[in-house]
Amino acid sequence: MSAEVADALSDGTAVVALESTLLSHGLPPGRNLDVARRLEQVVRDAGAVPATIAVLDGTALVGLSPAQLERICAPGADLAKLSVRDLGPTIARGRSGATTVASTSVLAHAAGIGVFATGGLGGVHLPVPGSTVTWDVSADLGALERTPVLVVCSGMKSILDIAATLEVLETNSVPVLGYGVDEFPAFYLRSSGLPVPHRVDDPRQVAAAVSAHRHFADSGVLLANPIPAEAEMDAGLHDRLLAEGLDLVKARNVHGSDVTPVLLEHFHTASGGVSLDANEALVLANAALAAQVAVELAS
Ligand code: PSU
Ligand code: MN
Repeated sequence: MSAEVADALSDGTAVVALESTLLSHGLPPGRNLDVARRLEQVVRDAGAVPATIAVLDGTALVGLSPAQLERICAPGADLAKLSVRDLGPTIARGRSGATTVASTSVLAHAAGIGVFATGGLGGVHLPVPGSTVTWDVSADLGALERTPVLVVCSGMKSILDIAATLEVLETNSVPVLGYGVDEFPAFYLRSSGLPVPHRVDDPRQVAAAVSAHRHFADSGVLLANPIPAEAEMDAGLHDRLLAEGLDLVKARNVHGSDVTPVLLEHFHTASGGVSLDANEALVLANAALAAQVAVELAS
């Protein structure tokens, strides 16, 4: 833990965990460092301490120095994408990598942090053509089932089966809260058209729901915060990019953990940066909201 994060945790100051995969695998170099710094700043502006999480040279770090943040965002950093199962081997071998929602949640909880902001949650992937089921179900969902952390995100990307993902969250007994909305968001779009089970309208209500849940369950809680209206992508552009991206994944025979980064990269290049602006706006809004909730929980 960085000294700043350790001090904050010991004196009861609000702390917000931030993940590193969205920086290293979700945003292009240059832009990612700017977003990384601004994420930390919006958390500070709301009165909380940011703890960006990654593994560097065999050490799991909770709270990065400016130089460490630059390292994970550097062009050519070529970091591995680490889910929970990768943490042990990566640490043991002295290697480095960026952490996903699953592994960031687990490390945040191990450090004593209960609130975590990200962009999009992993979920249930669509079956490959010719198949009716998929075994590509993000470990993010299992981590949420087992790890008592509040994850603030803008839903999952429409590259996933959103309805199936919500079913898995229900099976895993993970509370799903919609922030100021009755419909579950779809990352670049404010609504997936699917209902959210519970609507909350301010950070106090979120904190109260999390505290009440903690009395009897140790699962995570998902807070779905839709992308700010002014940053929402045009639905037609979104649908076109998604169809193209899925064709690309098929044509290039992309599988497993590479699917999300390849699709994101297609969105970013083919939209001329529109999707990047959207991604940045939503993740900043989620960090600000997470900080407000963390402050409520700390009081
Ligand atoms: N959603 C995004 N950008 C990302 C990811 C999700 O908009 O970079 C990353 C997160 O780190 C998430 C991971 O935890 O992808 C899920 O990957 P997989 O489906 O391979 O579990
Ligand atoms: Mn996967």
